Amino acid sequence: MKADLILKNIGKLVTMQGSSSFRVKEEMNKINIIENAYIAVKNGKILAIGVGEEFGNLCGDDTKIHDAEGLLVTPGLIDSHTHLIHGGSRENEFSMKLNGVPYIEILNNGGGILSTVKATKEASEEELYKKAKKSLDRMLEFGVTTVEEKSGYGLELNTEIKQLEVARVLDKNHPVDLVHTFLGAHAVPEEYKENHKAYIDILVDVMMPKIKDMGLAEFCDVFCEEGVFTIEESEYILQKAKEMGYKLKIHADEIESLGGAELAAKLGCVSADHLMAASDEGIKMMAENNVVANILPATSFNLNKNYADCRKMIDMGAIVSLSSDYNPGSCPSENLQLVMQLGCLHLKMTPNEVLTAVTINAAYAIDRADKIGSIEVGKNADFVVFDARNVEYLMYHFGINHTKKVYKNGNLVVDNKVVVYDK
Ligand code: IZC
Ligand code: ZN
Repeated sequence: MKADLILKNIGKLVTMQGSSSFRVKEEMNKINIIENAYIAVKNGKILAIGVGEEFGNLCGDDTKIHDAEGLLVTPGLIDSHTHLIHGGSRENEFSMKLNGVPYIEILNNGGGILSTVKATKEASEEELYKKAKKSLDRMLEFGVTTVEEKSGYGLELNTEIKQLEVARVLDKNHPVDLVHTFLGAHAVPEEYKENHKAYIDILVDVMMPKIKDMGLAEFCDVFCEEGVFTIEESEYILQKAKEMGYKLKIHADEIESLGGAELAAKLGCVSADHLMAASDEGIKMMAENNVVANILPATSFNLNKNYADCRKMIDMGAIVSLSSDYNPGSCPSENLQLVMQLGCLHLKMTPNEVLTAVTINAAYAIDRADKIGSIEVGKNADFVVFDARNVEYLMYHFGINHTKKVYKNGNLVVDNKVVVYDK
C-alpha cells in the first residue's frame, strides 16, 4: 500500500507506544522515543513508523514527502477539560479577584458563572461560533488536536442546546475534534437559589433526556463544590445520567474536600477533575477503579491557589492527565503548553510524565485511547512538529508557543505557528 504522506527526518519521535490504554506510576515516564524516524500516513491514519529513509516501498507517484528537519515530533496534544463555548468575558471581575475576593463568593453574589450565563443567553449562535472558533484555532496553534468541551452556560434547556449545537457545527467544520459534555449542573440559577430540588428535577427529568435524545453530549458532568452542588445532589444527578447512558465526569474537591473523588470512584466516572483538596482515601479509590485524575494547574496559577498533589497521586497509582480548564473565569487561557510547563514547575512532574498526561492519559480521560494519544499503526494521524530537539526543552523554555507544524488526520493544519486549513 502506498502512503499519502511521509513525514521524514524526525530527530526524535515520541510514539507513546506502550502496554495499556493508560499509564500509571513509572510507566508515565516511558514515552518510547525513536530517533531519526519517519511516519507514513494513509487515509488519515498512521500506516507505518520506521527509521531513516527505509520508506521507498511506501512511496507512490502521489505520495507527499515532508521534512521534519531533525525536530521533535509528538502525538497531537489533547485538552480533556474546557468550557470552550461561551459568550462574553469576565475581566470586570479581575480586580475583585486581585483584591482577594474568592471565586465562589463572586458566583454567590450573582457574578462568575452566572454572569457568563447571561452573556451566553444574549449571544447569537453566530457570535458564539465565531468566538469559540477563534479559541479553537489558538488551541490548534499550540498543538492541540482534540478538545473536550462542556455546556453549562445556559442552565435552561434552550441555551444549553444552543451551546451544544454550536459545538456540534464547529466540530463538523473545524479540524480539531470535539468531545461533548453536558454540564447543566454547573451552577444553580438565581431563581432556584432557595430551591435546588426544583432545578435538579428539571435537569434530570427534562434537560438530560432531551440532550441525550438529540445526541448532543456523550458525557455528563457536575460542579460538585461547597455552595454549588452537594455530594448528595451530585450523586443523584450522575446516577440518573448513568442510567440514561451518559459517561460521567465530575468537578471534584477543587476548593473543599467534600468527597468528590470517592464519589467518582463509586459511580465509575471516567474522570474526576481539579482534586486540589481530594483526600488520600479518595485518590486511592480512584486509582483502584481506573478513574482518571484530571489536573488543571493553570486554574491554580490563575486563582493563586494551591496545586493538586500530583506527585502523591502518581505514586499512589492514579491515572493522571493534565488539561487547561479554558473558561472565562478561573482560567482564561487556551495555552496547553503553559499547562504542561506548570506541570513540571508546580506539580513536580517530570517532562515525560507531563507528555503522557496530555496525550495517552488525556485520551483515556475522554474515552478515546483506542484512536488517539499515541503514534501507532491504525491510530489517527494526529501529530505535532515542535521547534525543539527534545521534550525537556518544551518544558524549560516557558511561556512561548513551540509548535512548528500540526497534522490532523494526516493533513497539515498549522504551518509556522499559524492555522492553514481550508476555512
Ligand atoms: O465560568 O467560572 N470552575 N466552572 C467551575 C468554571 C470554573 C467556569 C467558570
Ligand atoms: Zn471546569
